[in-house]
Amino acid sequence: MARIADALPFAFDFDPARTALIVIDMQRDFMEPGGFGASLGNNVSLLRAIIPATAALIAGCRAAGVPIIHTRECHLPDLSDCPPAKRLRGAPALRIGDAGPMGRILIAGEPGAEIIPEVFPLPGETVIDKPGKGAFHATGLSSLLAGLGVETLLFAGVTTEVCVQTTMREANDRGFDCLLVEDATESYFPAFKAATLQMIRAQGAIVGWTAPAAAVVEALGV
Ligand code: C5J
Repeated sequence: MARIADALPFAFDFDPARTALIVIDMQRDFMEPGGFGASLGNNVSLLRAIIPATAALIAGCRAAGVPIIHTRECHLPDLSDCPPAKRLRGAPALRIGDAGPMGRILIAGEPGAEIIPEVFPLPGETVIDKPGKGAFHATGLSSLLAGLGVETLLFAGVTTEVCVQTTMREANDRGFDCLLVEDATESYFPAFKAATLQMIRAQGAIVGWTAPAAAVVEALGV
């Protein structure tokens, strides 16, 4: 067993052999100009601050043999998996499926949908394309985790209060112990990130725990 004594709201005990890291949507479409995040009017440069901690977390998990599952929010080229309610909401500069500087916005196979080079998956690591905000919706994630015998999930990625929090809540309801890595997740809205961390660990870890990447890597003993 491993322990992160300083995790919040209290110490987090986990078995690394029954743990996986889920890295949510570290894609060019969210992290670079000209993609989905920018089309919604966000300052995407804010997200880049987490790249070093996320890369260190991934390296630590690789060294410890903790499986890493990367996700990408994207849709089929014919948009058959994109509900009109998602595509037509609001007044973005470019909608899902429109042509932008990194290819069609949020479409599988386009350059913008790819994971940024700094945290790119190694050959053999699982990459899950997901049409929703939560990674359990309309994907094989549940059966993948069951096959791996995973009981505990570590979370990193973007954005904290949208796809990361949605997936963490889905996982919590499915019986996983969940920990969000504080400096390996980011939002376009710093106040939303802070509020999400508080919501997760409030009421006796009602959704889960939080801790910095260095504490996770130290607990893994690598
Ligand atoms: C959003 C995500 N923010 N990956 N997606 O639309 O959080």
